[in-house]
Amino acid sequence: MEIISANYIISSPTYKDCPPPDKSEYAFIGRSNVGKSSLINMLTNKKGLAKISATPGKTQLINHFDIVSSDKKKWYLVDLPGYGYATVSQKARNNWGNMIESYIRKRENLVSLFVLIDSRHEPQPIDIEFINWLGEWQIPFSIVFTKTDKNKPAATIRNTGAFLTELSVKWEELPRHFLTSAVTKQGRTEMLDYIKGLNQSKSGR
Ligand SMILES: Nc1nc2c(ncn2[C@@H]2O[C@H](COP(=O)(O)OP(=O)(O)O)[C@@H](O)[C@H]2O)c(=O)[nH]1
Ligand SMILES: [Mg+2]
Repeated sequence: MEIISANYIISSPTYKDCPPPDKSEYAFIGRSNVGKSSLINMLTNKKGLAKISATPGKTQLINHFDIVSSDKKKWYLVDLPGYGYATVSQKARNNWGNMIESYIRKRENLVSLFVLIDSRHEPQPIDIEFINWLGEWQIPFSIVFTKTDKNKPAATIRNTGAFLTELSVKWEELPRHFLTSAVTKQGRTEMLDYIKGLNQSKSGR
């Protein structure tokens, strides 16, 4: 599957302000700076589509992009605000939590979340906790390990393996996962094919 067109539509402060839930939707989430915007640009082959932020943690909005793919399907990609940025206040963190929880649990056309994890690091509690919440809420998701070009292959294997092992403490079945790089485009075909499959099988929850 290829992307025919990708366009920015709107940034919304809450799920209630989002565009009509009339197409399948895929949302990207993860820590600030993990590479969400870069991944969206890589998947869509459009460099300036999602803004690659020099000051992480600033955008607290739900960003919608309109996608048309070569299988003649129309769908939404969503760039969600990142979590775990150290210098934001407790109040801002609570706001983020409420906003994201509402979006994730109430957005009726959300087919799947992609949770981005930086492949350069050992498992981080904040990521594991977030994923465990998704389990609690029964949200379909997969894991995208980012920035593999920054590692030696052995480090990618070690870090991603450790992360999945850590998840298996609570999860009987491990989620689908992808190894990606916005620089080498590793994982692009796999992710687009995965979305294609989901587009065929459902149009919402
Ligand atoms: N080498 C490399 N750098 C990346 C990759 N993805 C993102 N980055 C860099 O990491 C920083 C944060 O990326 P961004 O997409 O803005 O992350 P976001 O905050 O999650 O949206 C930027 O400086 C990017 O250029 C990648 O796959 N490889
Ligand atoms: Mg971003």
